[in-house]
Amino acid sequence: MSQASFNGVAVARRPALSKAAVVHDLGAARRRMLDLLAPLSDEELCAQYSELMSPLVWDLAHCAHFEELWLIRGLGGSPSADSRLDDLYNAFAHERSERAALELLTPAEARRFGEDVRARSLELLDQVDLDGGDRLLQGAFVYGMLVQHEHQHVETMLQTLQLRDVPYPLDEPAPRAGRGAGGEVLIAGGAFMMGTDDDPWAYDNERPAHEVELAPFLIDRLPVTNELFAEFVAAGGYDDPQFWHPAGWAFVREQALEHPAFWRGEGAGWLRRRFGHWEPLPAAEPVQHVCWYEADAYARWAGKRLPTEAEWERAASTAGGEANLASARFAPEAVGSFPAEGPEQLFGDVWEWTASDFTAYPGFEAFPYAEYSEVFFGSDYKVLRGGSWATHPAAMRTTFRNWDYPIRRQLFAGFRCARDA
Ligand code: AVJ
Ligand code: FE
Repeated sequence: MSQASFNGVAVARRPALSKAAVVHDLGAARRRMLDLLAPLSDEELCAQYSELMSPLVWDLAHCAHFEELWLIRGLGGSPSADSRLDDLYNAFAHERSERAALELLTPAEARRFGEDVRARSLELLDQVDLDGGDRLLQGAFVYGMLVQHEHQHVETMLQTLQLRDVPYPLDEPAPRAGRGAGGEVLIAGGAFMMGTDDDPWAYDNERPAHEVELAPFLIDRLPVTNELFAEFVAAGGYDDPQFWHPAGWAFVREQALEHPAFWRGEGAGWLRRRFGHWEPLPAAEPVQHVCWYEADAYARWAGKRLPTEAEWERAASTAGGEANLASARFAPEAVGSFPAEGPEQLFGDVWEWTASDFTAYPGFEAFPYAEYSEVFFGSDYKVLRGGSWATHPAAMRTTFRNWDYPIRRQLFAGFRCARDA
């Protein structure tokens, strides 16, 4: 696995963590977060850039506080002195849009809090028994949870930075060259095991493994590109209710949407804003910053549909190879950049919207806390799969489930189409 440039990492089943690996992975996650924030002023770290997102300094201190909750208090250690933090950094206590108005830790205080918690959690790590009976510690689960949580908040921070109209300094490693033959892949029907019982990194919502019966289906070899999505726009896709879910049609009318977020017409073509930089829209890149309703409408326009999450996981269960995760380019790679036998680029590049609501698997049990998954189950949220260029490989696997409201466009999310065979 190439860790030097994360671009092009293999998505493989991860083993349980050793203590040495815990120290390494926690350190790498914190470094990734601090490196991302390094170019920003204190004012930028404290600003509210979007009502959808927290000030960046909140995510920073929240991650430290989450570590105190799980790697210190959760393992028998004592709380830090400042009890105000339990309220400030509880994601359910205050709306994201209200967090900038709270008396948050300053950036310097948040960094120091993070260092202090980390020093204490590593001391405790020395003493714990990863092979004892404690379910939190079994397979180093709680440490894997912390590593993932921190990387997930880095992706959240990247969404915040993308929403600003301020240039973020980008270094620009060369894109990979795409080949990009499209078409569809036939996936045989039958029973398959969805979810997992034994992946030590899996969240509660990925469990338990259970048999799902699928009819044969066709899935696109590649995610839908900017070029293809622009054809839908040019064909009047945003003006024709026949393609839209009724709630989606109401949403695009009310918001007067005419194209994906961060696009702007320029002559006959399009520009897109990426981290504050306007650039020509790359035709062969997977489209991103579309909501579920836009993905759903495109699929109907194309005479197809979105895959269910079971179909997506079935298609991904035989996929391997490299993926564009935690990319230094801050962009998806062109389709065809990772040639494979079956469907390509299921992992990395863009999260893929599925047709499915975020619901519990049969036999679900909340662990270790109901507020990670359980409180979000129901028909309000749609499932996304596969991770994006902003997702770290530590927080990606075949069974990983992400979710958001069907109107949300700030995610690094696109989609691919499917249809019945
Ligand atoms: C899984 C991305 C929907 O950000 O709300 C972070 C991840 N949970 N801290 C979110 C999460 C708690 C979660 N998503
Ligand atoms: Fe969190």
